Amino acid sequence: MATIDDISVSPDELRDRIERLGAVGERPAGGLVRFLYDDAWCAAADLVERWMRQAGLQTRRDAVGNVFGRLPGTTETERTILTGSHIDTVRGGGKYDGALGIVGGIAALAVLKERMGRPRRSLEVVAICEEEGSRIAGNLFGSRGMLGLTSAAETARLTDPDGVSVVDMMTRIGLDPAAVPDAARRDVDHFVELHIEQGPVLDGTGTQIGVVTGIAGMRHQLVTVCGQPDHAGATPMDRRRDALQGAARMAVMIDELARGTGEPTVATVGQMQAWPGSVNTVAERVTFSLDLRHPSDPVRLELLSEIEGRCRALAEHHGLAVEIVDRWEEQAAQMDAGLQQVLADTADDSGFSWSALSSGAAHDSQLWARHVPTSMIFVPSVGGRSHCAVEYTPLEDCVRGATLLARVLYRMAY
Ligand code: HGY
Ligand code: MN
Ligand code: MN
Repeated sequence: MATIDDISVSPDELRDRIERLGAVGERPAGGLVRFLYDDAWCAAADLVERWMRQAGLQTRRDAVGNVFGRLPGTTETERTILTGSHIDTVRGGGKYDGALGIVGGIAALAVLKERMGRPRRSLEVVAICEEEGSRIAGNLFGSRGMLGLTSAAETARLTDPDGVSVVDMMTRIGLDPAAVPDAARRDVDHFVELHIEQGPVLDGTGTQIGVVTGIAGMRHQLVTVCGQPDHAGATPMDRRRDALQGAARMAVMIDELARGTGEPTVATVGQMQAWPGSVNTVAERVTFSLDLRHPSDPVRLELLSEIEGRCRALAEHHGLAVEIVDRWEEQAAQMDAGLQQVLADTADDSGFSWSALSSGAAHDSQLWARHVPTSMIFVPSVGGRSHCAVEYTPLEDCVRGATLLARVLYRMAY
């Protein structure tokens, strides 16, 4: 009789696919840029669809460009267990974030099909079109599409920073923007995502697998500070209303507040732009981003109002105006307790060391968890580095994660 020991993902193919997908969108200066519906995104979607086909899976693309590979079940053919992750990257991102969940998911379904035959319940792997919010302020566009949470109105409203609308992006690559609601599906029973940890815990403790318990909530805001443009040489310091100095003080205040609050609060000012942007003009206007996260939504909301109050006080003190606009909000999520147990038991039975941990990074699973029982498998990130070109997970950890995924899917679907 077959056991989970018969299910192991091949290292050579996984290595080859991580490297090949990791070359799509690579920039000469290092790091990947694979943004929703751009040329690199199209090439990556074609590549993973080819791999799904080679694995003997039934392939399909939906209305928002999610790519699926299906291993149909023998009895429960109408319902499915879904695995996968996102194909887009941040600017200058690494080759494991999102990608590992796709290539690992294809490898898992391929080994199950080859060694165990057809499952009882249908299994599908998905390359999700968008998660990062790198090109549009519409994070999780692919998962929201599948969950029926996108609309033609949103598609008509969203543009990238160059003013290209999602409608034009979709039309350029042959997708019909009006058909976005058709991506919704009601047949998914479970979502299971393999991902790199992106933080230092597993690598620091020498643990092979993370069983994710929950994901921190986050809010993205744009803060605009307005002052007065003046001549850099002729305007005495005490006559200035310098928007850049005000924004810089706010950024320092935010960092100090997060440090003072202590772990697990994290706050990041990752973008700052000044107008008119001249060396010799006092800045009239500055816009900066805020990314604030905490596993407790009430604590996070309290911190947000504290930050807003302190920004307003700083602005007033320096004779500036400030406007704060919400850009994105994702509530904290809990992973399904039953599935966490399946992951933990399967890791034990496989002889893999594991620990339970909470994710500071956001994921597609965060949204899925509000709709269907969802779980995540983490593998270590060397040095805890991610969202940068040096992001790295050794091959043996990738193989272990994909093998655990395959064994978990076996237990769920056969
Ligand atoms: O921002 C995040 O945590 C995710 O990588 N999109
Ligand atoms: Mn990411
Ligand atoms: Mn990711």
